[in-house]
Amino acid sequence: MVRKWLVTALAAALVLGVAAGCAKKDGEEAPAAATESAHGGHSSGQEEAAATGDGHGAHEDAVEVGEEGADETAPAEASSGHGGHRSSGGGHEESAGSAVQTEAAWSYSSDKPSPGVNTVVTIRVTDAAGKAVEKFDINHEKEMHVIVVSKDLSFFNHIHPVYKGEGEFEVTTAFPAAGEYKLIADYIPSGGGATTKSAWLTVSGTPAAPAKIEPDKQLTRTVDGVEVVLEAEHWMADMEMELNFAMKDAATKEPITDLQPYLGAVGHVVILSADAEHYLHVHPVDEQAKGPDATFMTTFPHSGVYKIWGQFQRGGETFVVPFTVNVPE
Ligand SMILES: [Cu+2]
Repeated sequence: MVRKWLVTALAAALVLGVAAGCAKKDGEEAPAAATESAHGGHSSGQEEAAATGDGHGAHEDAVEVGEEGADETAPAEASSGHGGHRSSGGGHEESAGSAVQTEAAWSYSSDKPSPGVNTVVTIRVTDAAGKAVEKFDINHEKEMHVIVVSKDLSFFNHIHPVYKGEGEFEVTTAFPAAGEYKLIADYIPSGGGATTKSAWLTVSGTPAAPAKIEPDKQLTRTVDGVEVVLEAEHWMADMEMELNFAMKDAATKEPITDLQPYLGAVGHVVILSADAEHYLHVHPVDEQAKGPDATFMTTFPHSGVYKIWGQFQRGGETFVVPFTVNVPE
């Protein structure tokens, strides 16, 4: 526990450091983040699944999303130094110690949006007393990050709501197909800690049969001409580990060495448990890396199946590499 707190503090410090240091914006549209065309149904999001890509760092805190609506706040403490490899396990006790506890209220331009139709998503952040939270720290170049996944995790999108003031964020997005989606907001109220709040939304229509979330037999995948091998230090739950994305050119087999910063770091990795309840954020080991290795630290809170999305940028385009893994008992 003590160690976890210490590591958390270091991570928080790093986050602050990164926030201060990486205010660059390249503002170009990222390519579709809809992944796994093999899964059919949800992969039509070419236009909308474009994560509004400005480089994205990955020093975000791994946070466990507990029961619905139960979200997490990691303590924000300043401390100098390096090694923000915060453990993500057992997130629930981590909300203690944060100066600012917040709530997020989600609303939509349509309560039952139709597939493919733009929907305005509003997230209103208030404090414990219900008062609007006014100030947010920039984290990985943004005041808020939102991850959108379909319930079967076949659809993934990473978007950035705009802060409108008075605690209100807004983003317009579309959901590719009928069914349930989980939206996960990630932000740091100034003076508080990294916070995760989530909501489910149902998109109207008859949902297609959900894609099966099955562990990949081989942790190798080729996306946009890049052959990516996912390597894990180990697959044990509740124990911090390194996760490496090793990349080479799929055609020439030459190592990739021209990764560009994505939101301020070598890449951004999101991990969700198969039931979408546990949301892990992940920290790069060397955020300046350009390939062929992009290495991250994380902790799987318990055994089970998880889906991992790595987001990277090359030649001005981002690409998303999904893997499904099993963390054994
Ligand atoms: Cu983001």
